[in-house]
Amino acid sequence: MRALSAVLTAALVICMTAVCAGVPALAADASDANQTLELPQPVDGWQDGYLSFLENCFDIFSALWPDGVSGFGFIDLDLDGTPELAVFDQGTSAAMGVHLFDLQDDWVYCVSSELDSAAGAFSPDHMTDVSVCANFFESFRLCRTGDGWCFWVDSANGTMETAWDEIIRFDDVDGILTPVSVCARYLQSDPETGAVAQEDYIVGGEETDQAAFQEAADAFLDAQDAGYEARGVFRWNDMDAYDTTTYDGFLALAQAAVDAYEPIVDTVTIASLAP
Ligand SMILES: [Ca+2]
Repeated sequence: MRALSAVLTAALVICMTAVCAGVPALAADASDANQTLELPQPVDGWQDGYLSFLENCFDIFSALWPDGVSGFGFIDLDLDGTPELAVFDQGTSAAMGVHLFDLQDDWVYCVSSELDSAAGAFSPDHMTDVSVCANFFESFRLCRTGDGWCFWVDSANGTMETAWDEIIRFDDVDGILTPVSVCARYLQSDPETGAVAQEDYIVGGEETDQAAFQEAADAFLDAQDAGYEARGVFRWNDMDAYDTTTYDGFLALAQAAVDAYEPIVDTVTIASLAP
């Protein structure tokens, strides 16, 4: 552990001092309109900001994920016009862990991770305790709910004995992507019979019953989906080019994800959704 800590500390110092110079601050206002979605222009140079971060932090990623990461994608989850970086790990059960990074004032912050040690490996200033498991970039859905536009994801995972899923909404708090747990359920079952032995439901951080869970979930499950298909690139799209255990393969996957990004305004016919 000491060796790993030394690597992480050294890499973090390099990363903190060299990350993404020359990127201006994020635009301040995200959309709050309920009827239409108007997004600010993206921060100039966001692509180089994230790529510089990944270049400088390759050693950290290698220490956290020695077998490489599975995918990179860019999605404007907090609707401030500039995409966030979603990193998919290799997963250990039914789904992959997704680790989210946001760019603010020339810095890249990890705001959500399935891996506890990520909080110490990256700048912890904006780390939250909400983590995401998913298998597709398109798992992140842009919808209009009663509260307005937002991205959300049904984060789920499980084993033979347990299964859980959590609906997570993505907010913008002081310019930083902030995932919020809307509701969650945990099921424990008999691995031989499959019979559910225990069910637990959480809404807004408080334990509750199935009806309250379903009501909270329905607000998102019934929301109007804008039809935006978030894009990214997985390692298995080209196993030779995207060997993410190597510096070149790691950055090639990141560049491919930058190239794959499509802004929301270019792909969603917002006007057609307005009543
Ligand atoms: Ca954003």
